[in-house]
Amino acid sequence: PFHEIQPPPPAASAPSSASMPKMKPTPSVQLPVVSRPVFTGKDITEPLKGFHKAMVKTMTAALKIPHFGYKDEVDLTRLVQLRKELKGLSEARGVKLSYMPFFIKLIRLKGCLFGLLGDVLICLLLLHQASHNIGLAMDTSQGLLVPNVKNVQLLSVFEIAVELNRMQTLGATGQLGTADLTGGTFTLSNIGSIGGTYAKPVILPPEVAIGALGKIQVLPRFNSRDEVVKAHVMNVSWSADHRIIDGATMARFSNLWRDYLENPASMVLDLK
Ligand code: CAO
Repeated sequence: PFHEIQPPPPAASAPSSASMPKMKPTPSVQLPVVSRPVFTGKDITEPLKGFHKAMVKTMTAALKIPHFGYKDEVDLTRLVQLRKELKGLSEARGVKLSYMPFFIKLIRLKGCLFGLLGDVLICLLLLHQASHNIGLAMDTSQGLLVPNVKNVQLLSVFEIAVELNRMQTLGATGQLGTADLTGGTFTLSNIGSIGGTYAKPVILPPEVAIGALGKIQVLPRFNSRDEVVKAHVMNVSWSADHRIIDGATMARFSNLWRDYLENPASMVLDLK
């Protein structure tokens, strides 16, 4: 079937046909009639359960924290080379070595000087925890979970990699338990392993700071001789509880962490 569309009648104010040049009549246009699809979908209400329900509670509490944001760029060119050298060695011992163990160890190396790592805020009490348990946001089969590597102050980069491998295996099979998921004192979120450059990470209460790591990208940068070189660049986005950590403290901490990552050989001097 077709609808016939007639040309519109001449406008009332149009000049008389006598004064107009002769025009061809507009042909009538025929458009096909399309049957409208019938939508049968229904809205569904689903109660939140388990980890997802916990996330609603935690993140609602988190937004009561006055977040201070600070972002910087880190040149990881030397670390990329170092990891390349150590990756095979680590794999020979049966352990996958990503960048995270370096990021975690270096956070511990200097973060403790600034009250960023062990401090947790409970009501108006600031608890300085002796153990530095660094949490990692993990994209698991059960959704976002944040297990933590316990007592990073006692572990080598390799031992942190072992822990990370263990937690990733558990996370992939939905087996991370309370022991791994509680007691964190600082969190790192490597969203860059999925993509993106900058983030606005949300502090996991009662912790007082969190860092989000962007994708390591190969970009042109100037070296010390003003030459353009190929650099492996990562952006870091910190959020800190401004009731406890001020901007200058966060900037000084971030500078030190960045310096170690940009000159990874220097960490050999300080690693315990
Ligand atoms: N940029 C570029 N490459 C990266 C990268 C980054 N930021 N981070 C990791 N990679 C690389 C690794 O080096 C590894 O490469 P190789 O295959 O060459 O070794 C590869 O990506 C896979 O790494 P991985 O993801 O298995 O391991 P990881 O230790 O780097 O990260 C973990 C572990 C658990 C942090 C990560 O898997 C993950 O879940 N990330 C998502 C975190 C998240 O969801 N954050 C948001 C929280 S708020 O909603």
